[in-house]
Amino acid sequence: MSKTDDLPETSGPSGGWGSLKGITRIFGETWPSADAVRTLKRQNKPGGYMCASCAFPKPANYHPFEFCENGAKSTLWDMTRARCTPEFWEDHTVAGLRDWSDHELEKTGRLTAPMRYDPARDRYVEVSWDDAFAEIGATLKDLPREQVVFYSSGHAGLEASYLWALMARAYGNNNLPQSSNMCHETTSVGLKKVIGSSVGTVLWEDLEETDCYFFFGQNPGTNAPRFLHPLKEAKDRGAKIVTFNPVREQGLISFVDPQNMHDMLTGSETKISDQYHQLKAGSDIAALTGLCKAVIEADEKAEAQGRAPIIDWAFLREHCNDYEGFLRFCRSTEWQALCDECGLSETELRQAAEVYIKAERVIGVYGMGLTQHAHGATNIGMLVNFLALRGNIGRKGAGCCPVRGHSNVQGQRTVGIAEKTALIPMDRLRDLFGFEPPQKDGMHIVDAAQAMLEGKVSATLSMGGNLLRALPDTDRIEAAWPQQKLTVMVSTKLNRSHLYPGEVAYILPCLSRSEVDEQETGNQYVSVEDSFSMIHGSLGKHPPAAKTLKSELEITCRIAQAACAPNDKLCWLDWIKDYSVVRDLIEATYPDDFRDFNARMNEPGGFWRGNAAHERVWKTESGKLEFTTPDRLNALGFEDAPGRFRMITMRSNDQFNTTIYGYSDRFRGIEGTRDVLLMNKIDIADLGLKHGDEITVRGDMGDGVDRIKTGLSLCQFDMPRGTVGGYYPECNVLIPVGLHDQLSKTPGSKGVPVRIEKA
Ligand SMILES: Nc1nc2c(c(=O)[nH]1)N[C@H]1C(S)=C(S)[C@@H](COP(=O)(O)OP(=O)(O)OC[C@H]3O[C@@H](n4cnc5c(=O)[nH]c(N)nc54)[C@H](O)[C@@H]3O)O[C@H]1N2
Ligand SMILES: Nc1nc2c(c(=O)[nH]1)N[C@H]1C(S)=C(S)[C@@H](COP(=O)(O)OP(=O)(O)OC[C@H]3O[C@@H](n4cnc5c(=O)[nH]c(N)nc54)[C@H](O)[C@@H]3O)O[C@H]1N2
Ligand SMILES: [Mo]
Repeated sequence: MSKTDDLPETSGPSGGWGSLKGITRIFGETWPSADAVRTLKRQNKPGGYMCASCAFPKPANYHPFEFCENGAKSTLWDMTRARCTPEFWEDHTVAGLRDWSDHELEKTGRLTAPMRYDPARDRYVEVSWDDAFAEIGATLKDLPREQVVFYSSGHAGLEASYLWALMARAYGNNNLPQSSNMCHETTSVGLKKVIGSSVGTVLWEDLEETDCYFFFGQNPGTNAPRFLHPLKEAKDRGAKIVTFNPVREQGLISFVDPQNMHDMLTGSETKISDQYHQLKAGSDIAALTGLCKAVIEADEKAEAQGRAPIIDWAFLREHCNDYEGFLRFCRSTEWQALCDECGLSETELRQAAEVYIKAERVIGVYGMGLTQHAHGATNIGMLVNFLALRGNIGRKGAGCCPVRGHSNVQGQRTVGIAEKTALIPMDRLRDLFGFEPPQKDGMHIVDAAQAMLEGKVSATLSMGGNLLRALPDTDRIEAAWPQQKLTVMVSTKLNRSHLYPGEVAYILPCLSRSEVDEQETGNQYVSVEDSFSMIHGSLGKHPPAAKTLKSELEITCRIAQAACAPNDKLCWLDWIKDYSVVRDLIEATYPDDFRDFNARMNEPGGFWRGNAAHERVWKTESGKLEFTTPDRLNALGFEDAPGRFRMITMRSNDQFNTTIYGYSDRFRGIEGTRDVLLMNKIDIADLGLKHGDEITVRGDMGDGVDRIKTGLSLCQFDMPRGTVGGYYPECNVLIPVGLHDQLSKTPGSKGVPVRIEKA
């Protein structure tokens, strides 16, 4: 839908010429520096640097251009020639900038100098790095330790992240919330509960050998486009793909490989999904129960007819706990109840199950569509049940494949960014650094947001990200945030979180990953861990956006030096000189994961950290794969009610989280605006409204808080009845902080109760 009243028309396949146009547009808009193309050629290759746009793995046998539309966009966006210098603030106040959109803020360009907020003039002014670190350190020393939050977004490399976590502990708390708390925390906690591993079990070889994918709530075309290449290869060799998603996403429908000249010129499309099931938002438990029920029924039939079993009974008996309860649950739940809940027919569910039964090796892929729900962990348990029924886990070509977001989000957790003390080898930290790490669990992101609303957070230090914008309940968070004594943001670009300064507030500009990070021992490698637990070295070669920038590692060490008690074993300033020493410390802390770290990190495709579940060793409480018997058929945190809709918050391919590159959601045919709410044609008619009407959306949680989003226009779209879609982060104002996964506290951004009124 553009600014006209036309209905949205999708753009054809993902990839193809549209993706090249998408890259060229950003190239034109950001006008990046001359050797941008050289930098892109080094992206995701051994000895090159690792793209910061997503966590999809980098293959050992790479293509000439091992990047996708969005990876290229993200790199070009960082290499823009625009600069947000101290002079920018001569013409702007913080209050004035609050009227700017996220896109306009980021388009001011790369931040160049450390800036301190001046309340008298309501703007940021340049300071020296030394003064910044001194004041931050002195302020932190006076604050109650448990009221200080050390947030990180999944960008920073393993070295800086390890030190960031060490700094929090040396300072005196475990308040280490991370962007994954809003994302795949459901995986970190929920998947760990059932298979004993907090990460996926699939490796690149498995993608090459599988003959079937089931997609639940992950959108590769937009969020991990490099995934489309192994998907195309799978289709070329006859593999099947079945998708469960309320929205028909182009990347899961068809793909033209932009790196294949023949396909580009002939326009030859690969059909991706053989079946596409548009279930209602939040109803995956019902759909998965239906799939399992069909498998169980097929097994019973096979037994009656004397054929080979469909269920892998040997796997269940040897490896699984409590599967009988689940089988009983499936048998006793009526088809009708399942179909009513998910909006799909028994025939559709049986057809999908048929594909599963015929396949030898199945990979279950999932993303935010499963994790961001009040019962997200149950969703994940259900997907694991489904895979386990035919032993599709811990064997070649099969497994469970959560697709992570930020490029190093998984790795940051591996090296100690976690609020839970039980996850951290505290004894090793004590031995290595001679201090007593705090024993009390720290704050998760939802704890931090709730404490913020209660005025119990005195300071937030952010390593990257745009936390205020990424959190639920935007209006309430914006009101509470400036009450803090100190806010410090290590950032590359200006964003909305900077516009709510605490009493003392700093923006500290840092290098981006593609840039040279010159220290005493030369240009420094950093490292990251991808979604398949492969660890890669990354070396930036692009000249820094400004000479004044510092690396994330240096900024961390300088803050730590100023804020933490002196300790001979915490050699913060020495570590800046040579990051390989920090890698040795990581290896000493996590010897099983990081053996020969410095020597191995540049192996093509990275080195594998290992995963017991991949070998069918289950590090769970029972020592077996735990089956989940659900006590409900949907993952929502509220009941359906007349006039109440389930809202999902969506990403377009023209954004990276809160970074909005532009207003072209070309895969969904929505151009020129993000202020829309997508809704089914019949639902629109039932409300007595029409496409293009201006509407007001109200939160309908019934928790006494008034949440309201005005200025949206209604967009007729192919959505299931009762499910509506609005964009993230614009619609975050409608999400209650208290609506989150019961087990992991991941916000329920894909199942938000709302009402719609004509404006
Ligand atoms: N271009 C781009 N790339 C990105 C990002 C970005 O913003 N832009 N963000 C990065 C980050 S941090 C992350 S975590 C990943 C996110 O990547 P994804 O996990 O793909 O996240 P989303 O696009 O939020 O949601 C995925 C899909 O879930 C579907 N969905 C919604 N509700 C339900 C449901 O109840 N059930 C089912 N089955 N499906 C549902 C949506 O329609 C959508 O297609 O991408 C990363 N990569
Ligand atoms: N409603 C709703 N809310 C959501 C989601 C959703 O699907 N729906 N998704 C959630 C998810 S999955 C996530 S991961 C979070 C994302 O939350 P965050 O990770 O906090 O947000 P980002 O938008 O990724 O952060 C963008 C900012 O990071 C900074 N930045 C970019 N590159 C670098 C770098 O290299 N170094 C440093 N130091 N800074 C850098 C820039 O200043 C930029 O403005 O949002 C969550 N919020
Ligand atoms: Mo994410």
